[in-house]
Amino acid sequence: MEYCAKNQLLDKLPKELLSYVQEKSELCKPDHIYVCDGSEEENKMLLAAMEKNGEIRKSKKHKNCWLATTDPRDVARVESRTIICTKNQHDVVSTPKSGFRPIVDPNMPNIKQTALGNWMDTDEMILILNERFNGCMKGRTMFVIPYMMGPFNCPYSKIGVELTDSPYVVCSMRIMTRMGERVLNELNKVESPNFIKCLHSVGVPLPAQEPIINNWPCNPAKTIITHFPERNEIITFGSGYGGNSLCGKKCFALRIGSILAKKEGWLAEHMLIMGVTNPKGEKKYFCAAFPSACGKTNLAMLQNRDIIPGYKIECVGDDIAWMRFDEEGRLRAINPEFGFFGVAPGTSQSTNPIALEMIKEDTIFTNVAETSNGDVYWEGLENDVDLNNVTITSWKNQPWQKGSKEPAAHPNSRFCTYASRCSIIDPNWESPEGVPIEAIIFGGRRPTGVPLVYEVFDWDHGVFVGATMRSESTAAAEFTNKQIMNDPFAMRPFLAYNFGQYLSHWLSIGQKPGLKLPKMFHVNWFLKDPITNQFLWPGFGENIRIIDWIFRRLNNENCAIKSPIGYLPEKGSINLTNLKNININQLFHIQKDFWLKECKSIREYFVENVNDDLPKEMWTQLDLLENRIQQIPAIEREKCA
Ligand code: OXD
Ligand code: MN
Repeated sequence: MEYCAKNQLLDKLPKELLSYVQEKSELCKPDHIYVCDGSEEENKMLLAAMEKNGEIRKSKKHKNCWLATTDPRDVARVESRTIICTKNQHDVVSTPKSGFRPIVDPNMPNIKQTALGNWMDTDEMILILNERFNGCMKGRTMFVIPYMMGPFNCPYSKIGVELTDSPYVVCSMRIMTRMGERVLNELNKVESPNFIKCLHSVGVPLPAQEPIINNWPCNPAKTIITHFPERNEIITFGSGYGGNSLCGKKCFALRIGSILAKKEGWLAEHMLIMGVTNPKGEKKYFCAAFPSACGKTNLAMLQNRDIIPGYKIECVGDDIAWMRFDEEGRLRAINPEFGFFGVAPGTSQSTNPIALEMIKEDTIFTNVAETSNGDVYWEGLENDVDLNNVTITSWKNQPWQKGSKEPAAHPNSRFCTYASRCSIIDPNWESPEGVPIEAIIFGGRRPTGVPLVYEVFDWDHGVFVGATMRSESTAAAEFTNKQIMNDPFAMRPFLAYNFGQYLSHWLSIGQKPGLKLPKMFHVNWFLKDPITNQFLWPGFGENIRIIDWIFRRLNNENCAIKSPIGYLPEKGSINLTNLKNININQLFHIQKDFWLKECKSIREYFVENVNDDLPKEMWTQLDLLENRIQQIPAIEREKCA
């Protein structure tokens, strides 16, 4: 047998799971079926087998670290081929005013593509998938991965089972989720267990018809990532890239998760969770929604380095938060994941020393470059690696020199490692009741116009600020040029039900009596000087200065002034000790023309994409914002009470 020496866990599958495995194995026709127990021994066996096949290489320097290089056509999430399938289109997407986007694949003529997600009819999609999956695992092993999103013993955790023909997926799921026999035991505790069914194939039966590039099997022409909320099912084909293939992460914890959350009265969000302790020893938890590759991991692991002595950050999670109000009305969050699947480029001693330390062991790297002394390398490490004394091999396996046109590592190259390896993991990160959230921060990459930080007026205004988030595109998905894209709540790629209903859910969840609502903020670390094109704010560790201001606002400190867009820091209220050459006026300037244009494009965006489905509160918020902006010359900055 190619990957498996034993298979006794098959006998332990509850009958619902066994029949799912039987049904899908009849369709996919794998040579073997192997139920993963999640053990160290099994992990070693799979890593060794992949090394033998050339699917991964062992790091020459770091203990239990591995490098994978993908087919260059399979490097990121493919949003245009990510689809939610239901009976009714309107449950998933509104009809855009100017019509649906052009279809990407002529074999799917009835797909409805929009700026806020793609929809297709369930039955039609099943036919397409059956054709793709028929015999797709020939010559391969079907691995059965029982996994849990959220800590064991947490009443809000949820179980999925992924069937996959990729051992890379098995080893990565072992890092990113709690998986294996323990989860089977959980399933066996109840009469008819609930689990999300997930099916994944790289889409290359053996013997392969075409050469397998970089020993990374994938089928880009047929890649498709589908979700069936009405059947609790995820089916993904053709891509091995984590965001498309590790079903627990985006597919389950965000897309299916947000639908379960709507039904059950909670929130599944694309947010980091961090613990912040101030110099007085008071601790509060924040969460923050930034679009993919906009620095969630760096913020979640921020190092204060005595910029403001006494502050301490601890990390609960860097990507996803499942949140609900507890009986005392406090919003509580759990991180459903077990590891970090972080963007490598930009991670360095100066931006995120904690992450650099964390990935020195037990890590799978994908599409990074390598130094001649066996280390990993990517853009951003120029000052940490002695480039005069080592040579670099790029992710494309080419010799690479500083100044080369192409980057050494793919801009969306990743590290995948256990959360427990993080030296500042929060002591409560696995607490079954979750951590109490006092601040929700929204943010994006906005080179102009949007100030460094502001606080929203109230819950509805906060929902509006989340709904109108915009950010420059990044390499996390297939977009190639830098464009400012709407990314509401940083959820655009992960929305799985009608966005108007998503906003109504957020509005209504904050309206119950007796809640201790978190305060909401918007940050923008990415403002640039229009003349020099240099960043106006140093970011990274220096962001503790903004965290400090937010913390003080949570304690109701009188350090904000009212502006047309929200509360801004009062002059002198951001601690800038020892920080030179900061143009604070530029960082907080609210320019009338910019904001009028912003209102106009928000209105166009709403009309085009959500129109009749947009909750009336959002139109009201937009009108209010526009009116306040219109009055800019007249507005005296009042001191906030
Ligand atoms: C991610 C993403 O990988 O958002 O977290 O793309
Ligand atoms: Mn993400």
